[in-house]
Amino acid sequence: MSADHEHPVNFDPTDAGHDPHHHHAPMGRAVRIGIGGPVGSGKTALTAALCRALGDTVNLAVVTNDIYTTEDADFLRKAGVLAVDRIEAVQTGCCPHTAIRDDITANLDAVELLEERIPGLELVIIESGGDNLTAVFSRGLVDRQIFVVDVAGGDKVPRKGGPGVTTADLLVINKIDLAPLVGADLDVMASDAHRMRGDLPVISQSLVATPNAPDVASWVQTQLHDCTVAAAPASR
Ligand SMILES: Nc1nc2c(ncn2[C@@H]2O[C@H](COP(=O)(O)OP(=O)(O)OP(=O)(O)O)[C@@H](O)[C@H]2O)c(=O)[nH]1
Ligand SMILES: [Mg+2]
Repeated sequence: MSADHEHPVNFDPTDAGHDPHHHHAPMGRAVRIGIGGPVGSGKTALTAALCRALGDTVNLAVVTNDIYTTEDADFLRKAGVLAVDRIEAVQTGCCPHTAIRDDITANLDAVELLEERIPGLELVIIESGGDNLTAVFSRGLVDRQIFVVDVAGGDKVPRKGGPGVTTADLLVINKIDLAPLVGADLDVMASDAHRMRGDLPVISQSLVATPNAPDVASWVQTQLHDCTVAAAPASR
């Protein structure tokens, strides 16, 4: 884990004109990135991948949402990708989208708990329970959201749209290693996704082929930088 809490994300000591004090998360808090998507699309696997990819350089923590269990949090704890005190589980007890969109109190409490526990926290990844194509996060809860669909759901999924596919800040088409097995056409999925999303980005990946999700990790780094710069004072 980064011990360098003095210098948040993307601090480059070789950058002579750089002022680290300009790099604070919005209102001094950690940047929050939500990961949503249908059941089993690979949200927890992506969360684990991001912890492996970024955990050494970014001071990060995770909140999971499950309906009745703490299965996703338990998986992450067992996977050893993050210290256990950096993982908080919210049991939603209802449709997962309610806890990330309509009544976000339990998630906000979990985020605040982590911020109090971990000094200099830079990033909180919030994994929604698996839901449907309409499960999007409240902008009151997250700064950016990633929507994960998978190839096994069929190449029609991006074309079907829904707010997750069309409005998420990043769409991830996961499990591309399975495309030949399920007869999914990756070119169709990518072009449908781009057509539905305009200029918003799309990343196709396989966590089997690239277990540390390098493309998504690099997108997250860029968002951390943009969020902290946007929150910094305009001039000094
Ligand atoms: N073949 C393949 N399997 C994957 C990939 N990514 C994830 N999986 C597997 O897909 C299954 C579901 O992944 P999870 O990460 O648990 O999915 P999830 O979206 O968190 O599921 P819920 O939280 O239950 O909605 C697991 O067995 C993963 O190992 C991938 O890129 N390729
Ligand atoms: Mg999960």
